[in-house]
Amino acid sequence: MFETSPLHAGRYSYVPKIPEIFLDSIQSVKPIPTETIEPERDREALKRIFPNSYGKPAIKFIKGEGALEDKAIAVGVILSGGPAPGGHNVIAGLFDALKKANPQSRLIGFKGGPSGLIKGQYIDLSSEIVDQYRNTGGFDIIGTGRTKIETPEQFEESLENAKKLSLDALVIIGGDDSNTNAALLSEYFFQRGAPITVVGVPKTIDGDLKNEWIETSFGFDTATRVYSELIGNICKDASSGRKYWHFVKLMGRSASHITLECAFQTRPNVALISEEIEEKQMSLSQVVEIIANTIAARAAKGENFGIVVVPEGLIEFIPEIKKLIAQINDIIATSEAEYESLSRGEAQRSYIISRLPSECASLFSSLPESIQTQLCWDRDPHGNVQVSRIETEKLLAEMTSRRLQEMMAVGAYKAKFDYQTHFFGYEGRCAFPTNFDADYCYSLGYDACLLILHGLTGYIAAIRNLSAAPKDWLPGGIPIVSLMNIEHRHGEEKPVIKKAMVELEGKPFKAFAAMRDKWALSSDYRIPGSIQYFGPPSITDTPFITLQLEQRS
Ligand code: FBP
Repeated sequence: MFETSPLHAGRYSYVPKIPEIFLDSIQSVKPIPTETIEPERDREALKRIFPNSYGKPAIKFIKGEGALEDKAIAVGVILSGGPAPGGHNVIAGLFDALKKANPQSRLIGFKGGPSGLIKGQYIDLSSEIVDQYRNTGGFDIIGTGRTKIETPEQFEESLENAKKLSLDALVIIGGDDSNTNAALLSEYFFQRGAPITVVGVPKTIDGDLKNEWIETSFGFDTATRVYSELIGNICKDASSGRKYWHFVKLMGRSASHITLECAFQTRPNVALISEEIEEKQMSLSQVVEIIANTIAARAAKGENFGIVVVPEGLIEFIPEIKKLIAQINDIIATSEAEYESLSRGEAQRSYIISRLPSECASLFSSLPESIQTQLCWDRDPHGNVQVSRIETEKLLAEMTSRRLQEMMAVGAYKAKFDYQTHFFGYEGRCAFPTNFDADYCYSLGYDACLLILHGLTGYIAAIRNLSAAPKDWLPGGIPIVSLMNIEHRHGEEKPVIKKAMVELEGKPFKAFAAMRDKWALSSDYRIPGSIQYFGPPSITDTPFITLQLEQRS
């Protein structure tokens, strides 16, 4: 018979820690405007697209007195994009706050992501359902999806379905794209005279939805700890057997925050940060040279093993490969039907090579055949290469092997190079949330409810001071439009939330840069071990290292 694991059962009784102010009655928490956040960049275009949302202030919640109307309301909730640990707790926090304000209020979960709203597929979330998911990983309570609400018909269907359910509010839990959608829906509902408050919640394991108001997106803490545990274990295996180099690719579609955090957690011999490689305009062979030189230097010391960690998005940051990918994207986009009629593999590769300019064609041909094939695979709905499917770890391992053979021929390397490759991504997205993520997510859900009850449409929940104890966290919200830029795509102005990349001038990167040469030669790895949910707070509750470095004065 199916039984929950002891940990699963144990996590049900965990009570998330929340900001002190949330312990008060809902009625006595009020928002106060703190600053007017007006994005100056693209001001005119943003005003045109968001005439009713542009120029609102950020708010923080403080203790107030009485007065909040507490009629029963109906709220819809959507989980959007890739799963991230803690999503269930956002829903639990939202549910509990709604019921605390009025036990008759309803929480409706749209199934399978934004498409659930468009198609009107939903479930009523009861306490029996929510209780089964408290403090657990996954987005399976209602499912998730990557549909973007884009066309006029999709906006109209979303409104119709929201009206059918008499929704007073909608919460969208997602990353940059999903929160852009939340802002557009908020504006659309307002313009259509529908009083439906739309609120966003910052989610993504990639950690790239952040700024001075959103200190981190949820799920990052847990995911990086899962990856770090695995990397730490591999470090121990490598230094025990002393015969393998391990090439580990880590998720993070674009930014390298995950790799940077895992580097602090484990101290690998090589950690590549895409943002630096782009800034220095490094070629693929220069990247390979860094790895090969480290391997040769360690071999000379008798340490013929080690760990290389690389971010998933790396290859798109190597300028020559970025150019190559852009050329392939163009070829595929301009001859879609013809291209799709070709069989995968050899036929598609030859088609691409024959159409690439000569410089790009020779780079393409120099890549291992498997990588050429992967670069030819289907694009995502935005026309981008699906980087999680490109085996960058194998590409680097193979190219390093070739380079070491050249070095051996001239006496610059004298050892046997054996390697293993790994990709850690999906392994971390649905883990039981750490205490930090469980607390943070529950608080974000609670915060989202307060934004709704105060009618703050177009806001994203923002909780600050996260390196302090949860009781001292500072809850509030910021207008989503204040995070936006305009991008010009196919002659159209598209509002987008710009991804936050690793800042090369920031404290975490500088701390990493100061240590990496030492880590390259050392075998004194840091072993973080597995996530601990019970025990002393120094082991269970300390937030991730990059956050601590960022907030250190
Ligand atoms: P979100 O931005 O939606 O949170 O997803 C991030 C991510 O986990 C990336 O790290 C990864 O490239 C991508 O999702 C994989 O997506 P999919 O689940 O569609 O394979």
